Amino acid sequence: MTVEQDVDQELAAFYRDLDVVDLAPLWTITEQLLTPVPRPKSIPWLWRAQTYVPLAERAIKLVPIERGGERRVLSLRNPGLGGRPYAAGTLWGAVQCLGPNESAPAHRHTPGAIRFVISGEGVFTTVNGDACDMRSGDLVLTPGMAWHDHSNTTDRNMLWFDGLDLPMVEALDGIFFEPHPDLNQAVEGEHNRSERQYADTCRRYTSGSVRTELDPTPSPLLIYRWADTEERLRQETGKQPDAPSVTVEYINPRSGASVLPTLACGVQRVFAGRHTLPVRRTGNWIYVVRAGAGHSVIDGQRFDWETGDMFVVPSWSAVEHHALEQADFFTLSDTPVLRALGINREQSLDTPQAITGTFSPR
Ligand code: 1HN
Repeated sequence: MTVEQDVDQELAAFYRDLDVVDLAPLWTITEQLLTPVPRPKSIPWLWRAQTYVPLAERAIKLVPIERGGERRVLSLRNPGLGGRPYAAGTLWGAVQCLGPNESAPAHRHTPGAIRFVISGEGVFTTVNGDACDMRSGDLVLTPGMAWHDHSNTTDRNMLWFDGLDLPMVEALDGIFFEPHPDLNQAVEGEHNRSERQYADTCRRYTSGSVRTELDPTPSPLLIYRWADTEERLRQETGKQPDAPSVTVEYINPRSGASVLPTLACGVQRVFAGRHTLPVRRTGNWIYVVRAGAGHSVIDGQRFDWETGDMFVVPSWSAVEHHALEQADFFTLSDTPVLRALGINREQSLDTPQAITGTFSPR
């Protein structure tokens, strides 16, 4: 046996000895751990309203809402995540539906949630006793550990988008869940209490910087109305009439921080016939197309969308939007966490991407 063969054998034995006692040599995995840029497991993906609406309607017919199951929710399951029910590594995204005169049981949990109403009205979400009436385009917050339940008091179905920081809280091994002692919590006083308490609509949005220190106190305002969002978008448009798009972020009126410690919500309006230049950002993003039609290019792949569609832009993917008709995106991201940790990054690119493929949904 040569000296080299001797050393090889000794090294192989060494790796086996490490393996059996659960020690891993970094020098063999450095490049897979320390990638030059983020390499999220989730992939750009899109869910069409045309596909999910009929399935949500079938769910309403076939599946009752009961204690234990808790919610009638279809999660956006990103095909890159090996079957985990998450839209992206850090974000839960879903469609929730309630049939006529149904209610979903009251409970609370450490993950925080937001709801954005895709269409319809007549559901109220009760958050710690405050019943928040939900209408098309409204944003409702159910912060971590707030009691919450949903009630549909009409004779029509209603659908909305649910976003949660569940995968983040799970990664931090911080999941706690508690059912409320009653099936539904009592509503205290008139509906929409937080809306009356924080009546100054100027303090609900920003188009500039957001407080970056992590604020563990969620927004005391629990509902943001589409009419106010629309008004703020109009004001921004007046300030930059030639821009391809305008963006506003919903903020906590008390602190100026994002709406939840872990989640940022915004609306981006892209004007008809215009397009944005590509941008890469850290953090994962879910887009809900509130209105309009067009396409986005994500890492060279073209995604055509229309009203009600939802798509995911994973961390550091280049994304640009092209509006055929004026488009409004509701967006959800984990940006507050990246900002608070000092690892948020953004890179603007100055030319549109070359299109290398077109997404065709299943
Ligand atoms: C939840 O509590 C709701 O309250 C919706 O409406 C979706 C997804 C995972 C875990 C809890 C809700 C959820 C959820």
